[in-house]
Amino acid sequence: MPANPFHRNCPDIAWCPGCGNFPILEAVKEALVGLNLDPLSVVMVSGIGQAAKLPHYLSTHFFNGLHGRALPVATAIRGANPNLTLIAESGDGDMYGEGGNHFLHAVRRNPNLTMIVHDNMVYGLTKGQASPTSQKGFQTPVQFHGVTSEPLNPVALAIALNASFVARAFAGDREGTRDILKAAISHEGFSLVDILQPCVTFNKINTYTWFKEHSRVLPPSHDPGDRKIAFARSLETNPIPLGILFRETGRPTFEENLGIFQSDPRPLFQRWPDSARLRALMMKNSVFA
Ligand SMILES: Cc1ncc(C[n+]2csc(CCOP(=O)(O)OP(=O)(O)O)c2C)c(N)n1
Ligand code: SF4
Ligand SMILES: [Mg+2]
Repeated sequence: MPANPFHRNCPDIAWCPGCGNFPILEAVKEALVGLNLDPLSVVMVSGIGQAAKLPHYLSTHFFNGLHGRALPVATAIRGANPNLTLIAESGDGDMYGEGGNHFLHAVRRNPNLTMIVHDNMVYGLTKGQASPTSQKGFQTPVQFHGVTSEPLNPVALAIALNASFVARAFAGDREGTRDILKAAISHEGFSLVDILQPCVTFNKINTYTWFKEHSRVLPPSHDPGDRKIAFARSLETNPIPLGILFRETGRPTFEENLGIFQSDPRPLFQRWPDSARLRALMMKNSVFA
């Protein structure tokens, strides 16, 4: 078998042995190669955390941004170059906590990118504090009496906001995760893939066994085109439904709505700025005009 062009030799991967990030890394590589993508046409953007290190271990372009800021950076890249395959990926804390506000507005804008969240229900990098998806009662060195806040349900939130593609996967099912990722990356518009990911060091409750016992693949009869049914399914927590909950194609994307690529498909870096127009704009808004 030919080597996967997305594979990068990394002798020093900074994840604990047995971490759910490993199968996610493999599933991402398999999805990208399965879609016949050129590594030079893929950009991964991440924030901060254990999950956010994933792009370091892949052979693609990547941008490691500030905590919680993967989505605005990815949206900006999408607005500047429509020819790239864009993936914003990070952990549950980064994407739903520090980056929660960006999540809401990325869904509304519908940029053509895939948001992958490694959802281990904990802040792994900072040694085990509760994250927005931590379950009630989850005890940590900080929340020593147990979490009292409601956990965020990211798939229900995304469907409520009318995201155009919403799915959930389980890192323990690598092939299932790969297939969902392929569908999400192929989707024209915003796609969320929330991946249930065991953190073997700081989350001793939501383990591989726990996720296996508390999740189930959606039945083949599930119609991802029906938003009401998808929303009802997204509220199910025991078992947690796995698969493509909701998908709607044909929606205008953020970059289409910008209106700058219809008449000229070239990315911005290949165009000359229109200095006369720029000057006129500056003079119009200038106090010296
Ligand atoms: C502005 C800011 N706040 C807090 C931190 C500390 N911090 C770094 S990673 C992290 C949590 C990451 O959790 P998650 O996104 O779930 O990733 P995981 O490590 O679990 O994969 C926090 C709070 C930071 N680096 N910057
Ligand atoms: S702390 Fe948890 S999330 Fe981080 S590498 Fe270890 S097992 Fe994985
Ligand atoms: Mg986490």
